[in-house]
Amino acid sequence: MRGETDREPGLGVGAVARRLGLAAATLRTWDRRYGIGPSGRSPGGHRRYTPGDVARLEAMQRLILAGAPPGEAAHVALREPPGEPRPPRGHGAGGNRVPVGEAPAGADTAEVRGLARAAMSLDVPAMNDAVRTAIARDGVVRAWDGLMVPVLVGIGRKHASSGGCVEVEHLLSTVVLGGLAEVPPPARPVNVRPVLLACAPEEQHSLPLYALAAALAQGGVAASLLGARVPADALAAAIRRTGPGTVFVWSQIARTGDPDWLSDLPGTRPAVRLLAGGPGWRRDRLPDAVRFVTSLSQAVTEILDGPAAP
Ligand code: B12
Repeated sequence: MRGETDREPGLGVGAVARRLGLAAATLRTWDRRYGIGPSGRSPGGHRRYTPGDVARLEAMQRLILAGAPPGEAAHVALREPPGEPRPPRGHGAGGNRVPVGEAPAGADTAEVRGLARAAMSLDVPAMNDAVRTAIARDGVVRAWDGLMVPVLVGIGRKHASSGGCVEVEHLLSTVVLGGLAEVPPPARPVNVRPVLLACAPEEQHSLPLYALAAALAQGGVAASLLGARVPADALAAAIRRTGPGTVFVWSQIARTGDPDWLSDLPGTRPAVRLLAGGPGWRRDRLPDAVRFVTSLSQAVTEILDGPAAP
């Protein structure tokens, strides 16, 4: 059946969705809501996108990336001949470049751009699809380093330069967090003593902790994720009550990176191993007992293979 429609002239909704990096559901919604859809029909009666239809959709997408609301973008794209439509007045302050941070060598840059585009279009199904597909195919560490980090960094830069994209940052965070939280905990954890993951007090950037918890789960380690903004006395209480083997603390921004309080955390018997990560920490002031780690894979390795391994 699929082979038959693929041979028909024009493109089906799936092919157009892949080409634009959008979900097929989004294209159907645009068709229903804004009347921008396939104008062709195959001999078999299937609705097909002609090259002109695809050009109009690409124009609509460019306008949305430039900041136009979808309804207005569709209106302009339908009115102008396919090509380079002018952005409507009052939009486009941020430019229409899809923001992407530096992807590590070997990363699939088309995939990175696809997720960035989906995020800028607030296209949740396509974002979910990209994140979940990468995790399932590549595992958490590669999906985080090669896909999620470059897009998060790119959106962060865009926000820093334009003051906009807050909604994109929030939605992308929700999708990334959801995808990482779906990684099932290990059925038979290899660690006996708990591993605690916490953000520094007042630190709201918790995504790297979710990435770490998910990567550890894939390595067979069960971790307790205390999440964002953990007060020092709450982390101390958790250490006293659970006797963890390892505690990992994340600081993303300088405001949360004063490490003095780490020295007051209670010890345990056998000793708790303290790891710190994130660009916020004042590394020159980290207590000697705290080991600083610089990447997700290093954090996983330290926890799996370190001296006080699970
Ligand atoms: C998502 C996001 C948010 C979300 C967080 C949601 C959540 N649940 O985590 C929300 C909307 C809450 C948010 C809030 C704020 N944010 Co914010 N945010 C981001 C964004 C886009 C991604 C954060 C992230 O996950 N970074 C982790 C990875 C992706 O980035 P990285 O740390 O640079 O990665 C490097 C290393 O750390 C390492 N690494 C990567 N992953 C891992 C994992 C582990 C385990 C380890 C060990 C290492 C490691 O590898 C990378 C290369 O070296 C960043 C952009 C950015 N560049 O990070 C801004 C960013 C961090 N935010 C920023 C700001 C200013 C804020 C706010 C103050 C905004 C405000 N005015 O309210 C608040 C902070 C409030 C607070 N007290 O914490 C700035 C910080 C600027 C600075 N240098 O201080 C950034 C850099 C954006 C920008 N360019 O302006 N933010």
